[in-house]
Amino acid sequence: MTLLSLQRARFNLAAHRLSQLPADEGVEVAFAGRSNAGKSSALNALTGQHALARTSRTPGRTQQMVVFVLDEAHRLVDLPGYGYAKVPEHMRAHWRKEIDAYLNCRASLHGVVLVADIRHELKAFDRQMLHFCAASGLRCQLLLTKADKLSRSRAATAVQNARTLCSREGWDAGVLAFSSSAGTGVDEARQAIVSMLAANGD
Ligand SMILES: Nc1nc2c(ncn2[C@@H]2O[C@H](COP(=O)(O)OP(=O)(O)OP(=O)(O)O)[C@@H](O)[C@H]2O)c(=O)[nH]1
Ligand SMILES: [Mg+2]
Repeated sequence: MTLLSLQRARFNLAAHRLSQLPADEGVEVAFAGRSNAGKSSALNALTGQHALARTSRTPGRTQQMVVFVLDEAHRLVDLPGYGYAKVPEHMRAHWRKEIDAYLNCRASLHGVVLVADIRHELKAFDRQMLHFCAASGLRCQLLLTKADKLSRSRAATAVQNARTLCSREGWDAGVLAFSSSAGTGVDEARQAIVSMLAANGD
């Protein structure tokens, strides 16, 4: 377990529905967040592999559950972004249902990395996810990404505001300023994710 390293991630499969995911064994950490928040970019920064997860300027890029394996018992999953209006409604409804079922039923899911743009207030989806994780005993690490777009002091204020919100609501989530392009928070986020993967893992 001490050898677990995100840098060893390799692409496994892309699923359109839950039934296509790998057997529900071992330990999984999922990357969730609103469309275009920077989930796939965060995955690439954390794994140190620039082309591992597909990123795009166009919201709605990831339209599958993309599975990356670290070893036979540990996986990372890139979830489709939530809520992009230009994705057709039937697709959005499909993903609402699949992500909901995934979060509720996936026994190997041990933690969620919630990715949100540091420049904006946490939106309803983000708050629901934080609440859901707290209510269901899932560990949650909030990455406030695109920190390179703010001054250090404004980034620090955003982190503090999110921490205050979490403690007020009783959400036990870690909060970090993050930047995929500048590398901010990458080492700390790696440690947090490895620790989620290690929990009850073996
Ligand atoms: N400046 C800056 N841009 C970023 C950062 N992370 C992501 N981006 C940009 O934000 C856009 C969206 O990034 P993605 O990683 O594709 O976002 P996503 O959350 O996976 O999006 P969907 O797959 O559509 O849900 C791209 O243009 C990225 O280059 C960051 O840390 N800093
Ligand atoms: Mg994506």
